[in-house]
Amino acid sequence: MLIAMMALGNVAPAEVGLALVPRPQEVRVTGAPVPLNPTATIASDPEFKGLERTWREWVRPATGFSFPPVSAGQPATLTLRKSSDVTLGEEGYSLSVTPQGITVLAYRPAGAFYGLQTLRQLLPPAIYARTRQSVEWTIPQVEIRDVPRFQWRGLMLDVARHYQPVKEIKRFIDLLAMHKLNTFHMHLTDDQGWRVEIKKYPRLTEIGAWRSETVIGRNTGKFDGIPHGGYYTQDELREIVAYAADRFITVVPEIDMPGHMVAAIAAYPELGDGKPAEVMKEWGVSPRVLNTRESTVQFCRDVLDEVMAIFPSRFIHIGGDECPKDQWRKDPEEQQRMRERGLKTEYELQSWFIRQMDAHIQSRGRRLIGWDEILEGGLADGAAVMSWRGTAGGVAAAKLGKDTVMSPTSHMYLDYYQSRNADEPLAIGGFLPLRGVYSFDPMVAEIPEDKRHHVLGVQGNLWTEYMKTYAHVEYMAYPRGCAVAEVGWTNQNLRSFDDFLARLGVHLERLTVLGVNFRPMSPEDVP
Ligand code: TNX
Repeated sequence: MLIAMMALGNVAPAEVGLALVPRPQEVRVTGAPVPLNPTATIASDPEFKGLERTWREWVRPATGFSFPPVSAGQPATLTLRKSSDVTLGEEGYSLSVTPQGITVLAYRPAGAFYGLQTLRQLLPPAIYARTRQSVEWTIPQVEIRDVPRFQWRGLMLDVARHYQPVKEIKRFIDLLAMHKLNTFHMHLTDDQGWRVEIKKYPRLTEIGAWRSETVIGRNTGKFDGIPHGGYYTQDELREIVAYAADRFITVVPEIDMPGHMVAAIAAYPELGDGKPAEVMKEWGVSPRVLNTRESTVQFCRDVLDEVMAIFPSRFIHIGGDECPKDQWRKDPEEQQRMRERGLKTEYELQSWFIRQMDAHIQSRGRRLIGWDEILEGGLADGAAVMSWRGTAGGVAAAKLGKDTVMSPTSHMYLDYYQSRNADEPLAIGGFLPLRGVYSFDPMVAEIPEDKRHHVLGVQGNLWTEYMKTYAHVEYMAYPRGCAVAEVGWTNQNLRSFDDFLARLGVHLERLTVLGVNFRPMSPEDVP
């Protein structure tokens, strides 16, 4: 049925009543809903055993059902079974709900986890409550087969402009997991704050993690007089990494260089132009950047070594964005180094710098990713490109045979205004309503057929200049994050904004139960 309607060139409406977000690739409703009883049990193949606890933690508070395990071979209400179907891949699953029982089939644990996330969404929204609810727990009878479209489905949170406590970071991660997002990009350093403990360079956090005050509004020249700061110890970051890994989320750390480094330069002035600096209190791009002395390059390698020891992720983000070249242009020492290295332009110097990081990161068995400026002056060998200034950088990378993640300001900047209402809280600018996010297809037409596999996926970015609190982060992140999730997960031929909106109505009830401070829908969002 679904297939037939697609052949007509329409997007068949999803089962709106199910309101699954992101929309699974194949859903069939096969009968009337079945009740879930207090006597429900769980069984799983050895590889998925750890997920039994996850499931209990999710459903026990609201239902009071304890889902005891059954002994091997006995039938259970909910069974997590290892599939031999490799086409399910790392993250795919199938889910079958019948009066005889519920079965999640997956090839790998992440797939089983997503099967359970879908099952949780099939229960009434009250399932997300943390206290006992008197609700009739029923589950629609369905057959679902679901495999994500892209392998990189991410949100970036800038914890440099405004620090967020570990507890809030964990909540942020839980919301990613609920939406089957698998990548949490942590923007850990910037001009206004250094947020990662580096044992070899203690001043980075002693000095760099704190600013004396913050500009009021959009660089008004007036300051709030309130010190701001904070940082994550290496132990805390390991805790965050483990928490995310339990939810099948990779934390990609970013150390932004050679620009956006004023906090580090404030701590160690020898890294910059040598003059004293303060951690920045205003927003925008500073002309003060790292110098490219060998000792500074070594500093960056040392920092990345400690970072790589904390974060097991395959990709390490080195920023690379918005590095003004004036400081290098005017400094005779820098010009001398350029000549010695056989470089003609400051763009080549930036490229040289990134190549040093690329070689180092590759020598540790990892891969470098950076913002699309790293294409300028020549892209390093092992580099992948995060395309933010539109999609052109991503297209260029793919054409060069390099991997890319699409994150253009036009569709993925969740720091932009989400409505034109005058009462919208101050934001950086721009205008990116829910519909705009949803309309993005990361597989842009300019990418040749044989290079398409280089598009790893998609990412929404939360730059936090104007988000002082975690509640404000959630306000900017949702519901647009739901749209990012569906852009990353659901095949293009199954996506329509109207259908998404219809499901979102119920989905927002789930977020309400969870206490998420999402932006409520307003009439202008609805066509
Ligand atoms: C540009 S996107 C930046 C950030 C700002 C952001 C605000 C990027 C790689 N750099 O430093 O926070 O714009 O939208």
